[in-house]
Amino acid sequence: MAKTVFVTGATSGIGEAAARAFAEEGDNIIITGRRAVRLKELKKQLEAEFCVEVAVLMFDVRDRKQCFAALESLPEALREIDILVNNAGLALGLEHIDEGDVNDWDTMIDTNIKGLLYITRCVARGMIERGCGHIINIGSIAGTQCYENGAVYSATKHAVHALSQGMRIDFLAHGIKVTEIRPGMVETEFSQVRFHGDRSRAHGVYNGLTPLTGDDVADAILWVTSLPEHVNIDEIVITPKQQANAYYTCRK
Ligand code: NDP
Ligand code: 8X3
Repeated sequence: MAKTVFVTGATSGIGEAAARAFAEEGDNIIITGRRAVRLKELKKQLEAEFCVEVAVLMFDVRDRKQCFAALESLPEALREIDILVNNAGLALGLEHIDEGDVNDWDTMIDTNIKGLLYITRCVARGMIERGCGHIINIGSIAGTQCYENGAVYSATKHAVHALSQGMRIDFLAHGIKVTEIRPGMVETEFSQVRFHGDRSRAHGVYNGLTPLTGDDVADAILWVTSLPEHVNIDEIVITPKQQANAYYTCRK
């Protein structure tokens, strides 16, 4: 039976790939993000290609009122959300703490932690009423390993790691599954965003190795949702073959 899947940050990268992967399975999708043109285009593509229902919610996850209003505006047919993919997030900057931009810190903290919490609170309530559901949080290898110049981003992903464990416990009695997926390097718009649009610096991050793609992570997302009802995958760490962890890569 077709499920209803809510994907935050579906305008590019992992979120877009996840939305596409679920649509290919015949599921109905709610796609979200701030870039209206991309959301409309993706809706058009997915509906035409896979004959599924796609709803667009354009909002900023940092804005609590926008989050709650967006959820309220969902059409009746898509209100029963089976799967939530908490994917929207970003890194901004790469500096030591004494040199970091405080606006970048606010944006990362508000998006990666508070935004994820607002959406989860809204969506989980319906899941609790129905006694089922699956929440997938996109963390990062930086969620357990902090690297130089990445302290604040890493702290936000450590928070996602803690929140995933907390959700697993809080939702245990409600029949809701919780999975945290912690990718290593994935070539998306992530590094372009981190370096404020500097494409060549962004591209350099992946020099000499084959990074993951959004589709690779989407495959993992799809897999955890395909298992029997009694099985919960708590965590997945997924890295390129040439990346052992946050500190070691083998570049050719
Ligand atoms: P992209 O930059 O390609 O995608 C990020 C998505 O998040 C976009 O759709 C963007 O939409 C959305 N987003 C960002 N800020 C907001 C906001 N304030 N409100 C609503 N949506 C927002 O990067 P990735 O696909 O790589 O990133 C997805 C997730 O994966 C992030 O949480 C990231 O931390 C995590 N991750 C990425 C890794 C990588 O190497 N790429 C590795 C490990 C984890 P829009 O701009 O339209 O609002
Ligand atoms: C993204 C992975 O190591 O580039 O979360 O910060 S890393």
